[in-house]
Amino acid sequence: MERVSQSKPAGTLIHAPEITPDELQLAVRNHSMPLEALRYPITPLGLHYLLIHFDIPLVDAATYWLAVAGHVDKPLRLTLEDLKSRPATTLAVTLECAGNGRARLSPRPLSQPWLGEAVGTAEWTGTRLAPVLQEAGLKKGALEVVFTGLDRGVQGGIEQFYERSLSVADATHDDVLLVYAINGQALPPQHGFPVRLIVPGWYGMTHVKWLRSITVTDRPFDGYQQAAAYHYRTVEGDRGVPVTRMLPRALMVPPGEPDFMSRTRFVEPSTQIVEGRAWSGLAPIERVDFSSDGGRSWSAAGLEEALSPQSWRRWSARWDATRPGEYELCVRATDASGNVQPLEQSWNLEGVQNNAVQRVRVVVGAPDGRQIAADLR
Ligand SMILES: Nc1nc2c(c(=O)[nH]1)N[C@H]1C(S)=C(S)[C@@H](COP(=O)(O)O)O[C@H]1N2
Ligand SMILES: [Mo]
Repeated sequence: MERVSQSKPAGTLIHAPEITPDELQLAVRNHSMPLEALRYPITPLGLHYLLIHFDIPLVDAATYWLAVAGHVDKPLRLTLEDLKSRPATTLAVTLECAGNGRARLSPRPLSQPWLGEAVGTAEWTGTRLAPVLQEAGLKKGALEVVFTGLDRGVQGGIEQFYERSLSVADATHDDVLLVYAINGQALPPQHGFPVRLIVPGWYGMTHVKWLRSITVTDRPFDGYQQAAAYHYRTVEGDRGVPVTRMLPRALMVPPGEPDFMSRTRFVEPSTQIVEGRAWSGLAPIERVDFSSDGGRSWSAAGLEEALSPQSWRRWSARWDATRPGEYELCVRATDASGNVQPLEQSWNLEGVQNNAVQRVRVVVGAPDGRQIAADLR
């Protein structure tokens, strides 16, 4: 049973502002990265965001093997030990879900309701994919490489393994890894144990977890997660544009202390150093601008070197928060190709690629506000 019932288009809209129980269920299964974790260049393991479409599969490493097959001369079966005995590479890579920012859209596409924190940077260790494919030997006419996970479920009315493809050119890029460790530890179940794909610069859906097979094809792959989902489209029935690399985004660690419910921040009148991280999968981050007046005026933030070309850069800005009042802090990234974050939400049917600037409400020196916050506790 590969295809069941009719295929529904990805991203069914809901108009009610209230979050639905289905969305809430997704939100509690899949967590984002608390913004204060932007302080770490490498996100501590449990703080990295998570996105799992179906169930986390249970895998026995002792009997596990990865199949490399399809349009190749010599199909391979690679055990975890085989993969670990190949030359190892460790890369710091920033991952972000393509749906990050979805829940800011109105009407809201019904899916994982990310606000803006579906990101993390980890040190991934594994072996390069290109030599594995070379060993298998791509036959003439090889067009795409399909990566299939062990996890199975139904989406859009179609029963499927989670699977995505890359062109041969993208799959054989030097940076693409088959990884078995994160931050120096074996992959935990939720991040793809025992082996996952890492494709630096691309949105999260590309980094297939729990790999069961790698299949070289001589025709375009038309699986659900490739052909139906992950397209930027604003009109139902439109083919749309496939989602590929991460658009630029900067995030800040909200300064001061938060109100429990609203997350409004409270800051003593003082000069603040506001900090965060910025990334883009299209080109290196070149510039980050900071605003304390809701985006009316901007000034350039300071930028630090990234740990690796595949990971985010730290930025910081001085904010003169000496005058009591209410402020809206914003931050905006620009990459070397001139891609810049929009000020407005980028509405589309699936709620992908919404990289509108972050806005953080801060109250400077307001005892009233603080009293209200205290009363709420
Ligand atoms: N097999 C499989 N791989 C998957 C997914 C999945 O559901 N199944 N989710 C994808 C999506 S949409 C994202 S954003 C990333 C999240 O990776 P993480 O949970 O390790 O942060 O994994 C991707 N790889
Ligand atoms: Mo995602």
